[in-house]
Amino acid sequence: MKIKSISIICCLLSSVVSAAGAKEQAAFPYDLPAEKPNRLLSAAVARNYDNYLSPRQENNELYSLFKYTELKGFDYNGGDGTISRRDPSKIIKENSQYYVWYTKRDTKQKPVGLSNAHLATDTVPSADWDLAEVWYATSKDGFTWQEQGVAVPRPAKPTIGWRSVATPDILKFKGKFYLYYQGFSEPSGLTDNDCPVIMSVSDSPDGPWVATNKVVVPNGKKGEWDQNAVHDPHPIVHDGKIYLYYKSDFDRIRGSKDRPQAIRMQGLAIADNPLGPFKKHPLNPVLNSGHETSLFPFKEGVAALVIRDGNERSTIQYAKDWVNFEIASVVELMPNAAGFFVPDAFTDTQYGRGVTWGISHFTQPKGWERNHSILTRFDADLSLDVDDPEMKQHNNKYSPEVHYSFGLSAKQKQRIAEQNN
Ligand code: AAL
Repeated sequence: MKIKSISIICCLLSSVVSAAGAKEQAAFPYDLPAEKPNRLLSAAVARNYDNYLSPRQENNELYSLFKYTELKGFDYNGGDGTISRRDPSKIIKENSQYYVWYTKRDTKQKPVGLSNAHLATDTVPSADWDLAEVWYATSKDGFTWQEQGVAVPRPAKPTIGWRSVATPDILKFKGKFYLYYQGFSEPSGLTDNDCPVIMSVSDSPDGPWVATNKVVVPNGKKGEWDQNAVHDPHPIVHDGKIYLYYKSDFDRIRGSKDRPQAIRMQGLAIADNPLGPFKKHPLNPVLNSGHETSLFPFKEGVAALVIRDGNERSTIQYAKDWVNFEIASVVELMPNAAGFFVPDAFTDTQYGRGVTWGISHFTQPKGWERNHSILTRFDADLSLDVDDPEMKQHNNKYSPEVHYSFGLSAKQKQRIAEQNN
């Protein structure tokens, strides 16, 4: 008790001292100091020097706008919901062309939805990624793509993935190519969105791909955060090993009042060999937020786009040691399920150069009634080799239509009306 009161007094005293010190020091200068100045600073200004690559966001190599361009070459049946392309892999360049792999669903009707999974049949999908296969496309310029066909079809029942193979990512290691993807053995939504990671291997990005039909990154044990799912596998070569980042969904009780939505965090599993065994990092989860997280080697470490979910969504984070991430920038209009062209993803680089473009997806571009997803191109400047001031702007303006499209629900309007009375 005594010690506690002494420390409270000390604390109070030190804040009095620092406030007094601050009173005496000159005002903060008009020219923003390039380095952290030797003076008393508020927590926010101190953080602006400690946490970011530059105190000015224009000079922060891990800050960027994202600019979107429609892709040419993909047909979606008029957007009626029967064809979907989503969750693109990283993009690689081989044989003088770019390659991307993605989830493709081509079904007679649009999905019935996760909550109606009991209505799914052998031909009727539950989720957008149900009854899907891994397809691939190539391009010379990154804007116009030629769909080449299926890379990994669904195996016969009851082999893992018989129901759906989805959300692929690519690894090139010692001259061979490896596709990691989610293998579903039931319609998503029936119990949850559960699946482990499985894999196919090939000597060429054009295939043929040989499925190992084995779980390569297993779900955690019962009671562990990743007990139900290992989603969005994302392999990068570092230190001669395969660093595979992944997402899991947890702490959800469907239909409950306080935990209806899953918490989503990202883990890391490391292997010497693409076939495993993958050892999960003891500090997992290593990112406390994100969904379809996308990573790339950056300087000595790795950078991550933390997208959509969690307290730290809409940030780009950096881990110099590949494990302990810190927020490096706060961004907007992030690409969902971004698959960057990452030239040094597999070179075991000591100093990653960053990225400038990729392919991501838009889900439900025509609303729930025609539920499907489309691929899109995005550009950014998260590269040490590019200096594009247009990408470093801020204060983006969004039209009133965009804002009103996120308007109040009928239930909220009712609540407000009741409050007014
Ligand atoms: C995506 C990804 C995984 C999920 C599903 C399909 O957003 O996180 O791939 O399983 O949704």
